[in-house]
Amino acid sequence: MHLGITLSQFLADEQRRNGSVPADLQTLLNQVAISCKLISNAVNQGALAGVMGNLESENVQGETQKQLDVITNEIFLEVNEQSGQLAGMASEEMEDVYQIPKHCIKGKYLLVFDPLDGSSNVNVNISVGTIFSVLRHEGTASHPAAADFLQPGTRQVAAGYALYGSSTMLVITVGSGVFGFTLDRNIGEFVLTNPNMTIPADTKEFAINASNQRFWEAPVQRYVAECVAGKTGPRGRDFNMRWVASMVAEVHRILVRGGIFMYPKDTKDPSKAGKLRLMYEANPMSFIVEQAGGMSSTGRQRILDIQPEGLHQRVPVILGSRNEVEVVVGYHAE
Ligand code: P6P
Repeated sequence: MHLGITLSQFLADEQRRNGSVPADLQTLLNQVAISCKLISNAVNQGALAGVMGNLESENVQGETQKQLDVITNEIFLEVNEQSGQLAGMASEEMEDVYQIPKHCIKGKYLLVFDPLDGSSNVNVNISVGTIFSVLRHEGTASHPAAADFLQPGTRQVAAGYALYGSSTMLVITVGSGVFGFTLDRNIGEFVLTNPNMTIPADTKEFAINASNQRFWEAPVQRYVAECVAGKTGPRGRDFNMRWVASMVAEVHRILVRGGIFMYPKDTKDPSKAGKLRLMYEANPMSFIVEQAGGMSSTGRQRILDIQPEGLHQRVPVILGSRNEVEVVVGYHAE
């Protein structure tokens, strides 16, 4: 019987190969994988578990919380605080830093995550996911403050997402490429199925929420209009469009077959620099995209270079196939 390479085997091999995954980081990532398996079970139960409803509460983003938002956040906290590798955590679902409880052994990493990204899709059975980012706790305080998390995306030591779709997948990078694992429920292990994921430099598929068209800035208006004009326009070729309203699903599609994903700055709410959050959406996904040979920009700046100013800071996101992202960045520069 052929047993594929499990996540824990892969991480140990990667450490032997290039020293990119020290034992403490391996322990943390294996624990994160356990939390994603538990979230997969909770999500895949669907309505049977009676957890598909909305709560009265709102999260820090001012968005109505779903029962599953809270349940998955608690799973992530309870499982990963036991890893013995964390100095603190931060989540889309919590205003402030989560301090590791006294009864848990602490470690040197910071874990930032969105426990259930795209959760508005969960009631209509469209793929949702978990996004996570790992930073080093550089500070000396035993209880890290928000400021300890505010490191540019280039300082991430690992990033990944779980995609709860037709199959449950875990896609990670530790800075030496991007690797995809599929959950084999017969053995309860993530098994390597997509080694060295690489984004094609060219694409004919763009992803944007077109209902915001009237709010976009001119460079994005121009880029999308040219895609829609297809063969009859300056690009001289037809494009296709996708919008799942679940960033994890969009990024995964782009990793597999290319594409460009845009949630640009718009004038819909001038107080917001974009919709997506830097620390637990844009940064981890940008690390993954760049490690897969793609590009990730606000349109004006490389996302991984941004010096964060707040745990829940929003940024414009334009990422995916390098040659198309460069077209959009070029239009911003004109
Ligand atoms: P809209 C999900 O809420 C999310 O944060 C991303 O996963 C997704 O790409 C985007 O927002 C969808 O936004 O405005 O289309 O609902």
